[in-house]
Amino acid sequence: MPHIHIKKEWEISDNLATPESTYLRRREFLKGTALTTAATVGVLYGCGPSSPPNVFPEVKWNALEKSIYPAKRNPMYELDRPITAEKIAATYNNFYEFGSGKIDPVHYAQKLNTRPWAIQVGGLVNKPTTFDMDDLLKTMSLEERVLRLRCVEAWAMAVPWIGFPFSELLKKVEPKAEATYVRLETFYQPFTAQGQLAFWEPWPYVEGLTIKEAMNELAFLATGIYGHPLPKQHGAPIRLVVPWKYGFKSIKSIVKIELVNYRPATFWNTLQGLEYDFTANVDPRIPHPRWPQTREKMIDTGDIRPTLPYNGYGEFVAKMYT
Ligand SMILES: Nc1nc2c(c(=O)[nH]1)N[C@H]1C(S)=C(S)[C@@H](COP(=O)(O)O)O[C@H]1N2
Ligand SMILES: [Mo]
Repeated sequence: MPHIHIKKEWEISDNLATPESTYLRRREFLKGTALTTAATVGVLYGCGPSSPPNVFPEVKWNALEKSIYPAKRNPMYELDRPITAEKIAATYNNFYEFGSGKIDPVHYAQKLNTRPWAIQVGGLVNKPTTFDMDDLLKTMSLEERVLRLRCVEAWAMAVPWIGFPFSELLKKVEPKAEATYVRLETFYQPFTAQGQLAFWEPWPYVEGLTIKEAMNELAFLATGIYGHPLPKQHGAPIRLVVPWKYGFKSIKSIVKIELVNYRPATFWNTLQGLEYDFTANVDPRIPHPRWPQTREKMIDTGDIRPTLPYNGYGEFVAKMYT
């Protein structure tokens, strides 16, 4: 195994929620996960021949952001596991617009220009509005929620998101009674996000929820993470967090939200509907053709844990499905 030098610029500041001990266990992570071949470690740490540079870019804060982050933690959401080490969460991403490797987004997503950023909210609403991201941030009261995220690929993490309930945004536009679903869309910029040059894939990325799900207190729009603004690889400037569903429902870098009266076609469901259900609630009883769904591996420690129905959030959401 190559010698791993932890660079100074990787060191984290005091306002981050990750406990020190998680960092000390890093070597165990490397030993304990599937990512143990020398080649993979080489790619992860930037010493492979064709790997992107070893970057963990500094998050830039503007004046507005300095006044709103970090945000107060909402004690309602408690965790049964340690918060995932930030530098693992921030370098192990799914953001297919920027490549299919887990290390690709942290490198390639930095090209995305996230300011200014407009979010168009419309469809079956009384007050269709295009929000400027910074104006929106000024009007929302932000909170931190420490939540589990379970990817259908059987890995999991636990992260401190910062943002506001999705319902708070929807209330501003006044949904009409006939709206039954919400359709969310990511940017389409194929020359910046070269994954979108794959014309046989249904870009832009689209996701959807029922209106009831979108209004549930657990449906959250994140603009920050680990005490600071959201880095691009995590879906800056604003992404959905629906922790009782598989990770692919938590759509990143949203530009458009539409209230509709039909079930919207979504990216993964269109590509492979048998593997990516529209509803996609985390459920260990429903097997997946490619990945075990009864257990999950924490991306930093390699700990294996049983996967919980609704990812452990049944008390908040199970009532919607009876
Ligand atoms: N636009 C967009 N959103 C996306 C994805 C994507 O490829 N594109 N990947 C999804 C998947 S599969 C997962 S598991 C989560 C990963 O979020 P993270 O990289 O912040 O951990 O983002 C989801 N949101
Ligand atoms: Mo995922």
